[in-house]
Amino acid sequence: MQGVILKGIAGFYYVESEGRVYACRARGIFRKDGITPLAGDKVIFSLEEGQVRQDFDGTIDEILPRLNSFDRPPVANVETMAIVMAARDPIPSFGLLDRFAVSAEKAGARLVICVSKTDLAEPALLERFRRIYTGIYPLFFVCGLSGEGIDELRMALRGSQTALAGPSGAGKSTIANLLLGAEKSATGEISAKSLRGKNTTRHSELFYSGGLFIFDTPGFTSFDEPDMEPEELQHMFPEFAPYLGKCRFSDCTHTVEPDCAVLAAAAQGMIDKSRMRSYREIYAALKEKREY
Ligand SMILES: Nc1nc2c(ncn2[C@@H]2O[C@H](COP(=O)(O)OP(=O)(O)OP(=O)(O)O)[C@@H](O)[C@H]2O)c(=O)[nH]1
Ligand SMILES: [Mg+2]
Ligand SMILES: [Zn+2]
Repeated sequence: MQGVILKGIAGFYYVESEGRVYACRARGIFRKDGITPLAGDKVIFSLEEGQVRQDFDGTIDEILPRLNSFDRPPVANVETMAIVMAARDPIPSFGLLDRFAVSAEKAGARLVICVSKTDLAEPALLERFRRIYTGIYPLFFVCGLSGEGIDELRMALRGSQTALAGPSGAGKSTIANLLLGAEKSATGEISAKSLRGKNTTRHSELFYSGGLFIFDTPGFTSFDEPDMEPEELQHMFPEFAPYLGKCRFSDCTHTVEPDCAVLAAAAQGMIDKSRMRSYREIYAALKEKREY
């Protein structure tokens, strides 16, 4: 039979097929090959029949080719990556957002940015999000309390398998529930002391409802540089595209070179400073990684 993994918990995979969910084990061969089945994986599985101790329904025999996959958050077949950043509590990190955007670009996912908790936001901060990302990625502003902005987001995500990803406490589960119109995923609190989330969501889970395919995922607070060559990074910043190939040196790194078209565009305000800073930081980290 063919199905989709909705979630994996403690060695069990919950596979949906024709409206039913089957608890499955994975064949040992996956572990041997270093492959972990992920939420979102399309799989071939077989039902166990005539078992003496029947604590599971079936066995996953094969994982069908993936569109893409992520370690963090652990999900496969992501058509749209929706990065959720709270405007406050926890305070947003543009560096983290950009690192994560690069990894989504690398995976070939469509990207949208969802700024949550607009009720707590300083107007200047919302303006900053607009200034940096308008024209690069679709931006949505949502409030989990009033539901403001949810309809627009739902329209944009309909029909596209979407992962909600971002820091713990940013409001991913709250948004997932509002999008799906039901309390499908447990939400947590913000620690009064650290103003961070408490890692309420512990595993990725795929939910279906009304033409939506939404992964709720565990929050993360740090993010390693995605695996790529430093030279590839320039292509992960969509706003660089008009300037690439126009620098004096064909192997320009866009960090220090004279007559660099990207740096010139940045100096004229065509590329945002904060994005340029992220580019430099990620570039330096990738370079360092290669040298070791
Ligand atoms: N003020 C305000 N609080 C919100 C909003 N959205 C969510 N919250 C609160 O923020 C807290 C964390 O929300 P969650 O939805 O659990 O956050 P999460 O991103 O799923 O967190 P993890 O599962 O830990 O990764 C909860 O107490 C929510 O009620 C919002 O728009 N405004
Ligand atoms: Mg959550
Ligand atoms: Zn350059």
